Amino acid sequence: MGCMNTIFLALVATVIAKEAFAAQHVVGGSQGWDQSTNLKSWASGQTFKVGDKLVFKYSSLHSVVELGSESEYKNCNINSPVNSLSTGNDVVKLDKAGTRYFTCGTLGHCSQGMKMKITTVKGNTISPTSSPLLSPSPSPSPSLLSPSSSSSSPTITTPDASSASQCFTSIVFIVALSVTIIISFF
Ligand SMILES: [Cu+2]
Repeated sequence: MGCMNTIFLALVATVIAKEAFAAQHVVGGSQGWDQSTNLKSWASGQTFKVGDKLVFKYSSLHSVVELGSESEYKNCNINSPVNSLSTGNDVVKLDKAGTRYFTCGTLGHCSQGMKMKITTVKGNTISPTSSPLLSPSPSPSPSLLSPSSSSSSPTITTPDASSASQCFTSIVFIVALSVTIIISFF
C-alpha cells in the first residue's frame, strides 16, 4: 500500500503544480477592463499560455464581446460576435493556441480603444490521453501465479519483487511527467 500512497501523492502534487502554474490574467491589471486602461500595453506584458484564464472585471457600463476575425476587430464590427459576456466578472479560458479578439459591446467604446487582441501559446497542458496511463491498472492474473490450484481464492498474490519494480516504474514515470510539465512552463 505504501507504493499506492506514493503514486497518489505524486499525482496530487502534479495536479496542484499544474493548477498553480496555470495563470489567471486579470485583464488590465488593477485598472480592469475599461476605456482608460492601456490594454495594448497590458497585453504586451503578459504571456498567455494554453490552460490560462482571462478574468474581465468591469462596471455595468461595459461588457465583453469576443470577435472572430482580425477585420472585425480592426473595424470594431460587433454585429456577429463569437461570444458575449456581461456579468462584470467574466472568466474566459484560453483552451487552445491562437489569436483571440475582445472588445466592449458598449457603443463607441471599441473605437475609443477598449479592445484587446491576445495570442495564446502552447505551453502548459497535459495531453488528455496521458491521463489514463497514470491510473494503475490492477491486472494480475491469478491463473499464471498458481496454475495448479484452481480452488484457491483468487486473491492478488503478486510477488514482492515484481510489485516493487512496478511501483518503481510508476514513480519514475510520474516524476518524469511532472518534470516535463514543470519544464514546459519556462
Ligand atoms: Cu466599455
